[in-house]
Amino acid sequence: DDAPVAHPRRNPNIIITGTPGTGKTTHCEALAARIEAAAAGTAPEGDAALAELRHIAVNDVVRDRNCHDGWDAEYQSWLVDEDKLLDELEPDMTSERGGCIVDWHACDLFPASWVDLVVVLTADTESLYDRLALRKYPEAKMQENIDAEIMQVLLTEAHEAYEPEIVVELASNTPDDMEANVDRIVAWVTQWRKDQGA
Ligand code: DAT
Repeated sequence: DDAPVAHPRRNPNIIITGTPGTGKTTHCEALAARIEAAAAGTAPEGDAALAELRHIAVNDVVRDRNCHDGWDAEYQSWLVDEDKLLDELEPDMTSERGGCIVDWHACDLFPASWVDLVVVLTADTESLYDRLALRKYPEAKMQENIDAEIMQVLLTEAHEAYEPEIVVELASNTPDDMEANVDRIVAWVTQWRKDQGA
């Protein structure tokens, strides 16, 4: 029958992934602002489902809770200790509340049982190049990321690690794209909670 599946959490956990520069932080900040308004009761009715969600900036967790073996100066990034990172995220992501929005430039480290939706952001090569140039990435890192985007590395990783119906690819080239993507994620959260009988 079609009775809703009993779920271990009240709110969906969402991974926002994509090559660096595709817009993960920007999308999460927009979502976080809407979550804050929903939690404060000042958001429009349509955002009510967001009230119990929370954005977990994985970069901050890596840095602040020492989930790394140091800083790679040449490559300008942390040498991430994924086991430690998962240990730090586990209490929130496996909680009954759930509702974690997690942004990270990889996705298959997260156990499938923790994840309800994987959003893979993508950007045109030109947009991405301009964005990464602004960050003054070292040339090798710049090229590696552009190549990864062209080769659809994150999309493949998401499809290999998760069921097809929970992976969604969203283009992030313009501010209009971003607005539409955020609206779509909010609508998806609302539907997910309805499906769980919330
Ligand atoms: P990420 O967190 O994936 O590394 P970001 O959110 O920091 O990416 O975005 C990188 C830059 O690109 C930042 O200056 C904002 C801009 N940007 C991101 N998404 C965009 C979009 N859909 N339209 C226009 N600019 C965007």
